[in-house]
Order: sequence, then C-alpha cells, then structure tokens
Amino acid sequence: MPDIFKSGYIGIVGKPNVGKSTLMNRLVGQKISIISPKPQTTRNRIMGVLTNPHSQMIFLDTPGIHNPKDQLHQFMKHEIDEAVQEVDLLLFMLEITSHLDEDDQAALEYLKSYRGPTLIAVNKTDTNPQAEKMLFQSPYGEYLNNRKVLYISALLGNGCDDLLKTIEELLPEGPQFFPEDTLTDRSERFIISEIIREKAYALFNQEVPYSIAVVTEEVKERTPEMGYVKAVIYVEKESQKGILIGSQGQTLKSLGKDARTEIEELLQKKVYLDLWVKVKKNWRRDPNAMKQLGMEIQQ
Ligand SMILES: Nc1nc2c(ncn2[C@@H]2O[C@H](COP(=O)(O)OP(=O)(O)OP(=O)(O)O)[C@@H](O)[C@H]2O)c(=O)[nH]1
Ligand SMILES: [Mg+2]
Repeated sequence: MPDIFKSGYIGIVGKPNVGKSTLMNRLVGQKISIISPKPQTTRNRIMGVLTNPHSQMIFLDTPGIHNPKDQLHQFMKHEIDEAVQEVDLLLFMLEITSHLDEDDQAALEYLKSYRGPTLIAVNKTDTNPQAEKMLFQSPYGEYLNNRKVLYISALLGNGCDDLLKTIEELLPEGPQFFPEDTLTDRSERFIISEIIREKAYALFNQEVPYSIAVVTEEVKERTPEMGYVKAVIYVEKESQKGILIGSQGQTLKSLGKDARTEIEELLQKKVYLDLWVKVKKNWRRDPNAMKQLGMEIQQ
C-alpha cells in the first residue's frame, strides 16, 4: 500500500426522502442527521466526517432537491448550492421509480447541470431486489449512461463498504482537514434542536411538522450528573400550538419524553428538558423570522 493520504468533500444529494441522511449516518457510523419517513426532513447542510488511517471523507448531507415554493425552500435550496460548491465528489442518490415526479425532475436537472465527478448510488435495494435490472429501463436510465453506479441499502448497510472504497479511490490526495475525533461541524445545540424536530416529525402529520422550527436556547449543568436544556418549538399558527401541546399538555409531554431519551444519550447524562411552544406567524414565508430562527440566506 503506497503511503498516500486521501481526503475531500462528498456532497450527498438527491430528491427528498431517498435516504441521504440515513446513508450519511451509516457511512460515518454515528447518528448525526435526523431521519423521517416524511419528505423534506433535512433543512441544512450537515457535515459528517469519517477519518481512517488512509483517508478523511467529509460528507455533506443536504436537503432534498425540489422546486422552492416558499422562503424555507429557498433557504434549503441555498444550503444545497452552498454544499455542492465545495465538493470533490457528488454522490447522487436515487430510488428506482416507474415515473418521474416533480422532485425527480428537479433532481435530474441538478444532475444534468453538474460538471464535476459524480457517483450514482441507487438506494433502498432491500425493497427492490430487481434494482440492477430495472435501473436502465426506468426513466432515470437514459441520464445515467457512462456514470459509475452502485447499488446500496443505506438502511441495512448492503453495498456500503464497496461504496466507501469507491469514494476513497475517487478522492484526491490531500491533507487531513479535521482532527481525528471530529464527527461534525454542527453544534450540540443544533443537534439537540434537530432531535426535537425529528420526534415532532414522527408525532404529527400534514402541515404541522413543516411548520415547526426548534431553537435550543440553553444547555447547562444543573449538577455534575444532571443537565438542563431549554428549547423552544416555534409553529406558524395558534391552532398548531394547541395541537402540539395537546389536551392537558399530554402531547408535548410525550414529545419531550422521546426527545429527552436521545438528548441524554448525546450528552451522556440525565437531562431536564424544558420545552416551550411559541407562535411565529407564517415564519416560513418571512425572511426576517427565518433569520431569527437561524435560517438566513447569506450572500
Ligand atoms: N427500505 C429502506 N428504507 C430506507 C433506506 N434508506 C432510507 N430509508 C428510509 O427512507 C426514509 C427517508 O430517509 P432519510 O434518510 O430521512 O431520507 P433523506 O433523503 O435524508 O430525506 P430528506 O432529508 O427529506 O431529503 C426513512 O423512513 C428511512 O428509514 C433503505 O436503504 N431501505
Ligand atoms: Mg435528510
């Protein structure tokens, strides 16, 4: 083995819900990004770093590619564009489909216009064992000629070792950009907010999850064994506040319990989670409100 070190940025992109966050967590070996069966879960570019003796792979999980319909979508699109600008390799994920919906079209436009090195990962092969046969007959097929395609299950890990090997081969020789123990560039507060948002995605349907933004305002020690976390869940309407809190506060309590368990794992101690619900009217359409929630489009 020649004594060279490889490193670089890998942008994980694709339509909403194809499994980008599941894959990043799998490749890095740690839960960094939140996951949900609902589309448009990830809203930010989130870094996950895998360092080993011969390489450092810096993955950028991104929001699903879609046509923006409001200010939040604009922000998400901006996060994808920002991430892709700095990558050495684009990892384009897709699921086999018999017809291309609006999101597939948007994702394909992205792929077609991208000029740098690209690797295609066909995901969810556990639910589609015929994927290899079907890809080139599916509507995606005609756009993938001459591209390297790998078949994986991010959920079960099938094909993921091969994928890592291939990525490593394709990366340039380079320095170790981050210390060995770096897993992400995201703060503890950001990850706590995301955990709370993930539990809310699991509990609520229709518009409610999309109207939620979480801000973790305080993380401190109460005693050496006990942490204190204060977080505010913002919604867009009074009626949503009622749904979130539930009768006698039961719904919020149950959301808090789900989130607390995972926050305790993250902080490695017992935690008192102080959860608040506030209304920030129509924040998804309001650039100023978005800025206050930490989602500013920086030019
Ligand atoms: N069966 C199966 N399900 C998967 C696989 N990978 C991801 N999923 C599921 O697909 C859903 C979406 O996964 P995510 O990782 O949140 O997808 P995403 O692409 O990050 O979604 P957005 O952030 O909304 O763009 C979840 O329910 C996952 O459990 C897979 O390989 N097989
Ligand atoms: Mg995601």
